[in-house]
Amino acid sequence: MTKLAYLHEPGVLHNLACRYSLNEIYTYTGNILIAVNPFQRLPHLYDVHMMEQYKGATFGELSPHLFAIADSCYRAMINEHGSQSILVSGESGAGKTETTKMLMRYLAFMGGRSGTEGRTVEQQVLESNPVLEAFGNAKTVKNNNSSRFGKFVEIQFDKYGKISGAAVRTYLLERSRVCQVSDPERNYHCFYMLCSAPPEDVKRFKVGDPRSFHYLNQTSCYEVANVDDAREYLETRNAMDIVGISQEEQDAIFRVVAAILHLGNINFSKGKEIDSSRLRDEKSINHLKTVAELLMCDEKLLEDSLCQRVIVTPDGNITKPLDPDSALQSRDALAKTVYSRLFDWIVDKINNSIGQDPDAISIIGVLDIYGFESFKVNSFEQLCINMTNEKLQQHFNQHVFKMEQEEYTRDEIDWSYVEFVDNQDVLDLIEKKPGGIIALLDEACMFPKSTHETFAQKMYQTYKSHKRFSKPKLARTAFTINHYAGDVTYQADYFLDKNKDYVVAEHQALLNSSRCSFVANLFPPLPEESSKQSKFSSIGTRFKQQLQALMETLSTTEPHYIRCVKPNTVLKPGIFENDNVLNQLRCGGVLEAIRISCAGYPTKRTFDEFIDRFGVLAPELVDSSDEKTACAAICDKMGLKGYQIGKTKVFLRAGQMAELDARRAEVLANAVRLIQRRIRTHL
Ligand code: AD9
Ligand code: MG
Repeated sequence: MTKLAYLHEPGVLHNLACRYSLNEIYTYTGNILIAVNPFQRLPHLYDVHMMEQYKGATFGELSPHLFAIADSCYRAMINEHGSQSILVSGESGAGKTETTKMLMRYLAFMGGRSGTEGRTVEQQVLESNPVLEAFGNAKTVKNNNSSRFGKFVEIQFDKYGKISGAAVRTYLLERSRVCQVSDPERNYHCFYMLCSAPPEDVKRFKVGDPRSFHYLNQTSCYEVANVDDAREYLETRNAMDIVGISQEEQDAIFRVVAAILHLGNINFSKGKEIDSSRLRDEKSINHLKTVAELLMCDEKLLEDSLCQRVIVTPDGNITKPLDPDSALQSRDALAKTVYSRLFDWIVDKINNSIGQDPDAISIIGVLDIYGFESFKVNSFEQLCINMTNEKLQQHFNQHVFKMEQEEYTRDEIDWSYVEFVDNQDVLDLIEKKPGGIIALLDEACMFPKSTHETFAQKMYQTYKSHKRFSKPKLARTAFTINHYAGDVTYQADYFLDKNKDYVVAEHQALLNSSRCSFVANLFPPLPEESSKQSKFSSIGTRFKQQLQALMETLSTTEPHYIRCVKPNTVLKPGIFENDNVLNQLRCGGVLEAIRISCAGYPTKRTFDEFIDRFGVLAPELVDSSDEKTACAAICDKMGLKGYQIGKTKVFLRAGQMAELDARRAEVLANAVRLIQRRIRTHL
């Protein structure tokens, strides 16, 4: 990209489109790799032979490839002993997860211990992917295998450059999907896998046709093109073996998955007392029995925990019945809580079993996180996701733009500043404490009388004159944020509920009393203190803190960026939708990055390095003058225009390094020829 003579949006787009039509899916702009999803398997592109080629190759020498990024990352870590990170971003279905997996494969290839057998750390790291995908991925409108959580994988290396440990951190699993799906989407893959398990497992776990379960039959989509759930079940089990989840644990996991399906089939009707409820029919009673069996808990206790609440008053406990609607909500809340605890357990288990290396010399982190989202209706999840993207965009801005310009300033070269959009004001609007949207939301959640309308009113008042905030005309609960990637209008309607993360005390007690230690351990008893304190814990605030921790980790690493692009919305090969791609390039800051790269000095070398490499181009100068003058003289001799000599470094324009390298290769080749001729004449 940076070599294009005329750099503008149509040019960039045309370049990507042409390359895409030739199956050249990777393109560099400076150090950023753009990856356009091929929507077809290109096996030769990722085989071992290809990995061998990229191993140790100079960056930019071979065709652009994600292996080149992984390789330069690995080498930077080895040579400079510094931690690295690769940030993969893009919208849903753009190819982040596939890219991440290939990166991990390459790193395992470089950092693996060849010849070792059995469960190696790198094998466990790779096999954690199918396990996490079984429980955290689902078919959505945008992607048949959409990750419904964010993921940061930290691969640890020892002083020999070998993988010695790893940690997986996950973010914000979408819980609502467990109870609520609509056409043409599916619930999490694991449910369908279990229903297609071998007959003995289907029997053992008391499952059957997915069409018979409410949590699955709200949509008419049961199958995913080219996915065989039966085979996936076996493969997931196999991957679980490798990451160190024992058979008993696996059985317990699938028992919990099955219990959730049966839980969803329990229905309620009006009970005898006013506003009370009871199990609707024989079927519901049977499903309740099955849930109790699978979770190994008391049937009566389970029923009560769904249909009643105990209210603690100074005068003792009062049991209050729930009406059928509330009982249904209680059922769904239980399903969601159990599922999310199960997911967290799996992540923890993977981490414990792979193990952390306390003596690791450095890490390479790979981030695969949801891209910017803007739908017709946007809710709390989108706000969290877009806050993440604002953060990452700021990190990107700071790295690419600020660092660059600061370096120019430090080296005192002439440089008229390229303006870049700073998004600190959006971040303040969302996450500043006090006063940001999340802080206001937490306040609203703690104040018993607040509703989504009072919350919205409070925002309208507070941000009346905020440049990034607006109230759509006639809106009662909607609000618009002007994000770096465009305006998004959010509906505040379910914000309060969605931000509250607490486990109903009755559910907690029920599951903690399970005779199955696996289930009981998912719900360890709460410390006395915290159960008395406010029951509310804020999802938004916790997410914000997790994000802060992630940013701190990232700040200790040297970042590398991969921007994934989704060429079309029909998920088919060979189709390149211009407007759509352009929009993604804008949202990802790619065009901004190209602009600065070309306007600035993408290559810089210290005088020492420069003379080491290019001294041969002007041997007469090297010894005679000081370094700085020698560097300038070499550049002038080679006819370079527009370069700059700073205090410590030579700053080259885009393409000039390649020009110098070509001349150097020429000179060296000539020298070799000369020597050979001399030797021959001597002989
Ligand atoms: V989401 O935000 O998790 O919904 P991702 O992760 O960006 O999304 P994913 O990696 O899952 O997208 O890619 C979507 C689909 O595109 C995959 O299931 C593959 O079928 C296809 N894909 C993506 N990258 C490649 C590739 N390098 N080669 C072949 C690919 N197919
Ligand atoms: Mg994904």
